[in-house]
Amino acid sequence: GKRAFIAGIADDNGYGWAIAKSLAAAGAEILVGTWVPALNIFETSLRRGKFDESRVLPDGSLMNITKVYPLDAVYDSLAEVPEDVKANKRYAGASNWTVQEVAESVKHDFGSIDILVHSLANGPEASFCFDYSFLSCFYLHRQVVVMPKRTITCNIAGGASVSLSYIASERIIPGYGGGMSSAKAALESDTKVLAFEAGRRHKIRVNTISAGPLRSRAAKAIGF
Ligand code: ZID
Repeated sequence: GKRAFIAGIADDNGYGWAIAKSLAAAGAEILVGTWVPALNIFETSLRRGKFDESRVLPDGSLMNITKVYPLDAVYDSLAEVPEDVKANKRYAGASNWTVQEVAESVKHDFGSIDILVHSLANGPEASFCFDYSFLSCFYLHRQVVVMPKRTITCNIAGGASVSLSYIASERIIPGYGGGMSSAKAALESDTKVLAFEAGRRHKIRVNTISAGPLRSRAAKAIGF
């Protein structure tokens, strides 16, 4: 079976969860990256069975998540994390949650992955609107897939990655501004470059899907 890492699951309402279920139904092993401040509640809810109903797969079995990694995709490596974030009590209890460290942990634990899913969006906790999803996508690829001048920390040669975009990258969608439409434009541009680089070098497919509306936490937070 294939092994998938899905970055961006903190509840059972978003795209990441739905994609994880589809991959699990197709026989994949599921690894998850969860935003550090949301980690405790997500793991507790999982353990207490709060998601059991939505874990049901078409064959009646429950989706199994092999491991949940704390992740803050804003930071590529520990050196970039400001002191106040390190000291923040929502972060202090967890460790190894920068993109580079997570990639190393996954490599240490499992060797390699076949599928990378980037399903990150600003949470309602974020105080300003700039969507860094393209940046974190770039970080993820640089660490997890391969970029020039970097060691491959987690080999997915022959595998595939996918992220979630939105048509507001090309057309004006009232309300989808504040850096979000431009972030999706950058994400789509980066996807092409990454597809070229990773495809040529390592036969990795890099795609982004233009998503339809889904009442996830992130969508509610921006009023969609
Ligand atoms: P979600 O809140 O379920 O997932 C986002 C996850 O990212 C959450 O678990 C957060 O905790 C996590 N996260 C945030 N910051 C960080 C961080 N720094 N490090 C690690 N994790 C972090 O929301 P979702 O499922 O909607 O979002 C997944 C992807 O789908 C995002 O890239 C969205 O931009 C994209 N997407 C969603 C929708 C939608 O409707 N939900 C649309 C298009 C794209 C869309 O907005 N008509 C109107 C609107 C839309 C489509 C059609």
